[in-house]
Amino acid sequence: MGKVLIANRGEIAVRIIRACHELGLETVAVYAKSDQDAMHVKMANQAICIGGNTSTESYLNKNNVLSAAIASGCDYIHPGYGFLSENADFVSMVEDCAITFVGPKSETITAMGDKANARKMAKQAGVPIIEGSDGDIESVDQAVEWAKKIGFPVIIKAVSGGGGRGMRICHHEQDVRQAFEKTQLEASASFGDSRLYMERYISSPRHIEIQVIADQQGHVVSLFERDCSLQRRHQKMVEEATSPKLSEITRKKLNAAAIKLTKNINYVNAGTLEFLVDDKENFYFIEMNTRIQVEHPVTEMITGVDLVKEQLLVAMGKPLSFKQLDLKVNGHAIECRILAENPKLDFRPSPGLIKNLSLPGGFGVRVDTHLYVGYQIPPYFDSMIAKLIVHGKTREEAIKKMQIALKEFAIEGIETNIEYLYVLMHNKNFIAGKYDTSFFERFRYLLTGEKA
Ligand code: MV4
Repeated sequence: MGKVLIANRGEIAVRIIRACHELGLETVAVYAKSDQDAMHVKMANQAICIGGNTSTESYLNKNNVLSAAIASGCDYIHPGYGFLSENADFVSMVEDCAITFVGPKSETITAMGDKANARKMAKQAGVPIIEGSDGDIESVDQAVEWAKKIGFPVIIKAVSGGGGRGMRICHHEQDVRQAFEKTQLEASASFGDSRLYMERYISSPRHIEIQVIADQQGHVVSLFERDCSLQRRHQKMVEEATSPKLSEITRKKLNAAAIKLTKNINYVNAGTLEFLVDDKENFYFIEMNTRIQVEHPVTEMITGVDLVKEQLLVAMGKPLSFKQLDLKVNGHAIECRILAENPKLDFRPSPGLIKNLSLPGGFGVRVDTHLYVGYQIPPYFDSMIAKLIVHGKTREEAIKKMQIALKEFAIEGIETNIEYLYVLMHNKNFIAGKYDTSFFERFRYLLTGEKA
C-alpha cells in the first residue's frame, strides 16, 4: 500500500489516478481554484486546493505542492508532464522530505536539463550528436568562430531550453552577430539561464524519439520509437509508433544508441531520447526528456506495456515486469491531440462550457480525456483537452480508424481542431508517410483551399 500525490491536472492526472488505483495505491489530487470542478479532483481519493487560478499560483508552486504531499502523508509524488516534472530544485526538495519522486533522481534531471552537458554525455556514450560547440559559448566572437568551424547554416540554442523555445537559425556571420545577444536575453528571461550553444542546422529533419524505461536494479529497455515530426510551432499535433518511413537498420541503431546513453547515465524510470533524422537517415541525439510524455499512449498500444504503472512500480523499487526480448512491435498506433483551439483563427484558444460530448469508440480506439458534459474549460491552462489514440494491425488500418473516430468525435460548446485533424488524416502526403518537421508550413493552406 501507499499514497500518491498527483502534481498535475487534466487528462494526465486522470491517467495517473487510474494507474494508481489499479495498483491499489491511494491518490491525492491537488488543484488550482479554477480547477475545483475538474475531473482529477473528483476521481482522486482526496483533493487539496493549492492556490489561485493560474499555474504559477498553483501547480508550479513548489512549496504548496510539497506541503500538500506532507500534510496528506503521501509516499510518492507523480509529476506527469509539464509543470514541475523536470524541475530539479523541486525534485531535490521532494528527496529531502523522504518522499519518493516518480521519475529520475534530481541529479539526473540537472544533468540532462543542461542540453550542452547532455550532448557531452551522448558523445561519451558513443551516441552521434550534431557537429557543434563543445559546451556553452562565452561571447559573440566565439560564436562566430564556432559557426565558421561548423559551417553555415547553424542554429543557436539555449543550454536550458528545449521544446523549441529560445532558438535561432543563422545563415551568415552577420546573423550570428545579430542573434547572439538577443537569444541570450530571451534565454535569460525564459529559463533564468543565458548560456547558449550551437549546432549545424539540419533543414527539414524528422523528429524521432525513443521511449526507454529503467528500474533501480539497472535494467534498461527500449520501447521503440515514435515519430513526432508533425508539429506546428513546436506544438506536436500527431504522433505515431512506429515511424512510417524508417529502415529496420536505422531503427536498430536508434534503439541501441538510446539504451547505451540511458545506461551510461544510470538513468532510472521512464525517459525519452529525442533524435533528429535527416533525409539520408543519419541520426543525431538532441536532448532527453526525463518525464512521461504526452504521446506515451502510442508506445503503450504497440508494446502492450502500461508505462505509468511501470513508472510507479519502478519507483516502488520493483524490477521491470518485462525484459527487452519480451517486447516486440505489435501493429501501428497514431495519436491526435484534440485542442480547444480554432484553426480558422490561427489556432486561437477557445475555452468554454462543454454543452455536449460524444466520444468515439470501438476496437483499438482509446480516448484519454478529462472532459465531461457541463465542464467549463478554464482559460488558464494548456488547450489540450483530449488525446485520441488508435491502434491497427497496419498503419493503413490505423489511419482508417482515426478517420472514423475523428468523424464520431463531437464536442459542442467550444471550437476544436477535430475537423482540421480530419482533413490532415486524408492528406495524401500524410497517408504516404511523406512528412517531416516542415510539413505544417505547407499544410497551413489546405483547410482554406488557398495555394501554398
Ligand atoms: C534543430 C533543428 C535543426 N538542426 N537542431 C526544435 C525543437 C528542439 N527540441 C530542437 N528543434 C530543432 N533543432 C538542429 N541542429 C530543427 C529543429 C526543429 C524541429 C525539431 C523537431 C520537431 C520540430 C521542429 C520544428 C522546427 C525546428
